[in-house]
Amino acid sequence: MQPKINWTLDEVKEIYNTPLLDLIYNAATVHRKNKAYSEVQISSLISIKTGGCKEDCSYCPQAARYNTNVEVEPLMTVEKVKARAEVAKANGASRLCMGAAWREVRDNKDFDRVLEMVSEVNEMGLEVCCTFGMLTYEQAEKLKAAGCFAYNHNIDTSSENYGNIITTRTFDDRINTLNNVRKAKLSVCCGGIIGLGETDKDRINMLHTLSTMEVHPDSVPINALVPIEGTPLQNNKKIGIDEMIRMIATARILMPKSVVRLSAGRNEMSTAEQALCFMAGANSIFAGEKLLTTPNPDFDTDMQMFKMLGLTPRKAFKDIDATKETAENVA
Ligand code: SAM
Ligand code: DTB
Ligand code: SF4
Repeated sequence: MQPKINWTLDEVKEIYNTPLLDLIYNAATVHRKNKAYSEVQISSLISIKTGGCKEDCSYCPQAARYNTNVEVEPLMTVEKVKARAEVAKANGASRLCMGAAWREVRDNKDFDRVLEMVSEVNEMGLEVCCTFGMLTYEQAEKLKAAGCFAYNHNIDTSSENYGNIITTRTFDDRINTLNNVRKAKLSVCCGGIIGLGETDKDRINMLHTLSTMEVHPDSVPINALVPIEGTPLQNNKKIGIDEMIRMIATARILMPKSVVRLSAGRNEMSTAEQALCFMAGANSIFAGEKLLTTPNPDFDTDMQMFKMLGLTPRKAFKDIDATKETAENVA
């Protein structure tokens, strides 16, 4: 059955404002209807082209206009990406997400090289996810044909708050790219960030936008702002763990079938804090010692946490294999 997509703002608000322990309990109850509730998808990130981006996203270490410590690096070679993908796979990752500090994809030699990377990593049996900024339908189709599985493009915040964070492209530009991605039958990965200075109303509106999309995003990353020196948000206050849990739990209830990813911000969280996020319905993480440019817990630390909490890494292409098996059983 297709999950509910006609949530009203009042319904979202009511869930979001539930007392925290009740909210965790309710989200955990929804999550436990998924028989694989203790499986966590491990996605590893590689920044294939770093820094020098012309956008003005005010949280981003890679925007050229801010004076951050990030060194600009040109597009990686296919060989280097393959080597990094091998390491991620050996450490239990089922998905490799390649990120590029681009405003949008251009049809040039760099894109041809990226298509080659996608194809090689897909051949290794990893789900390939890409996040390269804006995309046309034709480009989305090319990525799909090369073996790309998912595309990450976040709405980041509410449409009302969007202009306070980014001015060089609009909220509608984002929705347009997401439509191109969905039309090309790529898995949609779309979420946002908290800690940008937004209000609870903005968070509720963002969750409302995500959960009333024509089809829910297949994965929903919830990022806590990693404040970066040199960016306009460098002095933003660290978010409380209760705020992260509230976002995850509400997302879990609103989008029961989506993968909810506990994304940026884990480096500052204890195991106990992360355990509450998993309890509240998070079933994916970014693993490996770096996100794109900032530190993240290393694989060994995460594996110890998985062992302690009784979590297991999810296999690549699991849902697709499950569909195939069911079809074969029926035949
Ligand atoms: N350039 C592409 C784009 O903007 O879509 C892809 C890479 S961009 C870094 C991907 C996402 O990372 C952003 O949409 C944002 O949600 C998240 N992000 C970037 N910097 C962050 C930070 N300092 N803290 C938390 N999340 C961040
Ligand atoms: C997402 O939602 N979070 C990831 C991924 N998608 C591309 C990126 C987080 C970046 C955090 C800052 C950095 O490491 O540069
Ligand atoms: Fe950073 Fe992406 Fe914005 Fe560029 S478009 S500044 S890489 S978030």
